[in-house]
Amino acid sequence: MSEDVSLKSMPKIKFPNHFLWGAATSAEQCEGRGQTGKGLTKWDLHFQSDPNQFFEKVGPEITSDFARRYVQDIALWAQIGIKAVRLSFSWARLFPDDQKPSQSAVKFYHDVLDELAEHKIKALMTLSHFDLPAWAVQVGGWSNSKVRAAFLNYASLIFREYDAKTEAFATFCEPIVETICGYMGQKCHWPLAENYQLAFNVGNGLILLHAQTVSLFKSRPRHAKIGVVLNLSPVYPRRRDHAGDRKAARAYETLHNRWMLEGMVAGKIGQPIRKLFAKLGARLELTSQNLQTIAQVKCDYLGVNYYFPTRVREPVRAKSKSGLSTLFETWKKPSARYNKSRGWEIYPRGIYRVMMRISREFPGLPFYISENGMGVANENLFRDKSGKIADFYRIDFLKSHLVWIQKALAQGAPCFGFTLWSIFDCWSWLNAYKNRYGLIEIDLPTQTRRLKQSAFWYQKIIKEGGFDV
Ligand code: BGP
Repeated sequence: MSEDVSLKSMPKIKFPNHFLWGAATSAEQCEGRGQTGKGLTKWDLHFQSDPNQFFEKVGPEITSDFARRYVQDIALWAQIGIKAVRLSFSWARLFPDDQKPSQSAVKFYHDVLDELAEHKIKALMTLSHFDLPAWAVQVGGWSNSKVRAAFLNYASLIFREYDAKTEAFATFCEPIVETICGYMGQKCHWPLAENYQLAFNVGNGLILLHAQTVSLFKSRPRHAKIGVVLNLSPVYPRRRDHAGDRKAARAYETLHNRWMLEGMVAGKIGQPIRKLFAKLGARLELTSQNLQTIAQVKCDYLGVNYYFPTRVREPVRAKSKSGLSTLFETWKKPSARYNKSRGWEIYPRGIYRVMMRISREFPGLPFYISENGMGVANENLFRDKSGKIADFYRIDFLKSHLVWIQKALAQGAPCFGFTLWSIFDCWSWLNAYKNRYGLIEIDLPTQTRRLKQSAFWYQKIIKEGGFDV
């Protein structure tokens, strides 16, 4: 029986009563500079140095202007009925010059959290979502122990100020993305480097700092939970019976999934990732004391971001300029479905694979789907007669993933919620406002908000705790 047939024959999809329905965004992608005197981030640096790399030359200056419009925004979110929102703090806002905290910024996040509480929306707060302050990235980012010490100082302030108002903290969002995109030749995150030793140090620096931050948090009386948000993608070799493709798939899996999963959840830097970097000429520079700190990490929960599966094959050329491209090549399966705006494969079953994997590898570890969604260009083309964006493609996308989430739940996966990406249209790394992900449309010139069809659909699901397929 094909996947489609089995899904069609399913009855009403029901979720547990306590399931946390929510949505997400991040500081750099929605706040804008605001009025609290924010310091520069790596995105400001990037934009100042080459605005042409950003879609329609739109940088991070204003974005969705949440810093000034949060009261109305949160009221609108409450109207949809979300029970939780996943946001992030901005380090560059709370410490504009890295010396002392900005009191107006401290107050700003208190106000945001109070406003959420007023509407009974739980706050799931990330400490760092791709927005390292500019000064920190200029001295080697997460590989530099001074940056890590300053981050712990920033984390202490957050825990002291906001623990009582937060449901769950996440140390980082998608740490592997910052590492690979910034330091392994992908050239989409500043400093656009290709330096494997630095990449290994940055990734391991993040793992160490995550462990230190979790332990700092747990050393004090606390209300919230703490964990991390990882992007996980099931990896498929192009040909299952081809040793070269399988080897390439293992290398991809080790680098993209296993490194951070093992490092941040299991507390180790395993042999496969050490060997992979050794092939790239990089060695482990952590001390045995660092490794002990990492080994002690204990997350209360895990956030899982899932957007697409990854298909991998043996590299066609064994030798190339980039060491990394000799280990694997990704490829696009011609018969698969794609989101043409973003180029990502649409494979709802992948979310189930990831959920079952986490349940198997980390039995009893609660997790939630912290991001999943669909970014579409030119949504203006989909307006209905009333002018509302009738984003049925997004509803279909979300529905098909929720069906597989429910299937994993029915098989015992300890998944406690879903915060779709994103609550409203927000700025994206390099793509700026090209692809819109929101349940709420933002008209940029006027900054007016309007609910899309998907917002009404989500409102109904939350109310009814499920939907018909
Ligand atoms: C995730 C990031 C988000 C968001 C999302 C969509 O990796 O955590 O910040 O941007 O991807 O991706 P994009 O904005 O690149 O289309």
